Amino acid sequence: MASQNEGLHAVLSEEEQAGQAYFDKIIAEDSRIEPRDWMPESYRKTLVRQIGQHAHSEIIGMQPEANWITRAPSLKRKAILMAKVQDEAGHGLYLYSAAETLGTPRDKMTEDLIAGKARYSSIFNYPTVTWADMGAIGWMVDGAAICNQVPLCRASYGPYGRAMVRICKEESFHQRQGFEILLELANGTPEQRAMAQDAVNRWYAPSLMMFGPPDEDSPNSKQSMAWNIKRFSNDELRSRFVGMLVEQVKVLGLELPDDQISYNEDTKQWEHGPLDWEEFKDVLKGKGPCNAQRMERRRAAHEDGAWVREAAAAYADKQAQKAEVA
Ligand code: FAQ
Repeated sequence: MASQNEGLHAVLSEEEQAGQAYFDKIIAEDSRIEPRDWMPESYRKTLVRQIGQHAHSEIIGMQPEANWITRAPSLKRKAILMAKVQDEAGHGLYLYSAAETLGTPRDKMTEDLIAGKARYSSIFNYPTVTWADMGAIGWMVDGAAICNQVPLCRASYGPYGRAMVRICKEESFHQRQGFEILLELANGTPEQRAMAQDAVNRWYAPSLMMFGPPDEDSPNSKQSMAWNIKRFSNDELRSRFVGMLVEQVKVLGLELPDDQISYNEDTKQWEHGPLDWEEFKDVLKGKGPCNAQRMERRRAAHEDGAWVREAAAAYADKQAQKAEVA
């Protein structure tokens, strides 16, 4: 097969050429690249970018839901929501660990996030204004995350794919709990039903945008697919997600705020109404409804947590000294 980095061979040393040949073979076989294997710098960079953004999304994504922990309508709902938010922290940690195997320390990724140099998912810049938003996030946001992330379990980089397996299992539970919140509200009083419908109306378009820009505006997709990192394009996954929502919304007895959804028999794709990509670009530029607040909270949490990091580092040093003496 043609090299995944055609044209670069001329400037590679002999050792690097052997590495490149091994890398190409692994990708062609659809096998896995592991941390100690040679890999092109651009492959490493793409992975750090995507895994880092994903990790930041999990960590920032704790905020909109944490907003409702103290106001959950029952002890049971509070316990479930707390567990979910803790799971998101865990996902962030698995992902930072996966990115660290590529040589970028978590501290550096965190610094980039705090400095506003790193991205996190657009979806977490929208406000959670009612309890029904906890249902809509679980059903739609975790639902979109599952659609996007199940194929990532087969990503060519071993530590990323393996982290995704565990994350997807937990996301499935998250999606079910969100669906169940909406189902209960949809079958409740007229006010509760209206609140559920309103949440679905507000989260629908932002959750479709989670899959990234349309394929023609997605600069990274083609190469990421050639490297078997991404398995499907942004639009393919978005279409799949719409198909999933169409069926499940019937069980909820609610409606999707899009009267242009249809199944295209020729392309075998679900189609949807237009999305406001200008809004998406604004959110990415930091001009979404909650960007400033999310970043401010993240910075404050990082500063407040300095003593924990110091204590953990001091403890680790002590343990290392003890181990040396023994
Ligand atoms: N938001 O060329 P593409 C979750 C950026 S986890 C912000 O298509 P790519 C769990 C993109 O980075 C949610 N930025 O890029 C949870 C790129 O910018 P760059 C996160 C976006 O990488 C639930 C530029 O636009 N999931 O929800 C977005 O091939 C509930 C051009 O785009 C992941 O991160 C966006 N939506 O495809 C937690 C999954 N879309 O870097 C708490 C892994 C695109 O060139 C509560 N990531 N951009 O400056 C991926 O699958 C991919 O990175 C995509 C983007 C599909 C997100």
